[in-house]
Amino acid sequence: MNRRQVFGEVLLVETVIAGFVFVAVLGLLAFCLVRRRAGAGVSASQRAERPGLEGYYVAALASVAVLLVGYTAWQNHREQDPKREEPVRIDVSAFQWCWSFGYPQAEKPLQVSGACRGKQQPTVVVPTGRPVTFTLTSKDVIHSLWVPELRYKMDAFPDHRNTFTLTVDREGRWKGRCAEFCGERHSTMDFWFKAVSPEEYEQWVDAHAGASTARA
Ligand SMILES: [Cu+2]
Repeated sequence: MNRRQVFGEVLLVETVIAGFVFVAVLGLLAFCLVRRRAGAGVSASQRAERPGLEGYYVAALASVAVLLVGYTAWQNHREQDPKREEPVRIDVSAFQWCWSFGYPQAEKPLQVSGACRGKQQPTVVVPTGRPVTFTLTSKDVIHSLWVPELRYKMDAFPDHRNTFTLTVDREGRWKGRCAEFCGERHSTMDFWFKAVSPEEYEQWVDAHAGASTARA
């Protein structure tokens, strides 16, 4: 399932539940303020505790929290469900202040990189309809690969590898960014994320195999 759809569904469900809780709390507060306000013939209760009521309150909040966490985890699992197909592998290396994308399955080493300045923004190319596994690491500080339109974000740590698999279901070109402040030129760490048909992808890989700064 497409990440964007999953994200949209989860956001909608969580917004509805949060909205319901918000309205319920405000309603209760308004009720108490109006019905229990001081006035002639009304004296304040001397009770300082309501353990029974507080117990219900805690149980209700815990139920909502468990429901939301369980639902989100389940949706995440659905989205991450890997296809049996062999994924395309892309090794991402972040550095101050740009990205390098390697294609280890190409016949000859294929690397896409740039300086992330002006027109030197690198473009990572992926095929549509096939799972693509990204392995992220960093050469210096913590960065975070983010493609807002596709709702994908994953941190890149030095001396550590993070992986995620996605399947893009339509062709297109989207802006990618760094989502972790990483120094002076963090804001310039933009790249392009381009999805093309599997045929076009194979042609592109064949045409650029062996290149260290392939262009899309
Ligand atoms: Cu950054």
